[in-house]
Amino acid sequence: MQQTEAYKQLIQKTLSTERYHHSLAVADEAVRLAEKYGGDQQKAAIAGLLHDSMKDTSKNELLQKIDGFGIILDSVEKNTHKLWHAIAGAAYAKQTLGIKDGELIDAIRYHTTARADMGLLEKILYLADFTSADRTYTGVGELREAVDKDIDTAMRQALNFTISDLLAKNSPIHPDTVAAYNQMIKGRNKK
Ligand code: DGI
Ligand code: FE
Ligand code: FE
Repeated sequence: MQQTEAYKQLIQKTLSTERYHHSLAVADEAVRLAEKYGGDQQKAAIAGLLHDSMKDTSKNELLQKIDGFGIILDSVEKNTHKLWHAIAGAAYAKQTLGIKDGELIDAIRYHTTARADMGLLEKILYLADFTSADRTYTGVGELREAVDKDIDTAMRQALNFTISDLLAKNSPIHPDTVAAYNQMIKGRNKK
């Protein structure tokens, strides 16, 4: 728990007040989901606290950090700056904070796009980001109901929501997001 306190203080220094409170709310929701679905609550808390650690970093600085971490962006990533905070945030957690737990790093890395074959902690963080107490978007109630019933049904709904939203805005959709969605649909057809 000492570790979570230290991470709390760290993000309080680097994030806006609003983003800091979002991160606390995501951590709380991730812990709740970990408890419900048998995940590691300590890792869920840390994932929630650190997932947006780079969200208030400027575009230029993010690109510099990504380059400094030795990461090469693919063509969709290059053109989609909303994805950069997850990429840089995961590298920061691993390389700067020295977090060695691969599940924790992956949860941060894929919290925006999702991907195929997500582990429990990845799903928990992805959904906690959608259903945390600070979220007020239309449809959040439906997703909160889904997340309390079945984690994979909730993943399918969240991905459906994300892709619909991106299509409506003519935004690029990362292949990882499409892969996550396709896998969830396949899962449903099998049942
Ligand atoms: O950082 P948060 O705002 O808490 O949440 P997030 O990391 O899930 O970011 C949400 C934004 O990212 C939202 O505007 C949708 C966008 N996004 C998620 N997946 C993709 C994406 N944008 C593009 N262009 N492509 C994606 O695959
Ligand atoms: Fe984020
Ligand atoms: Fe977030």
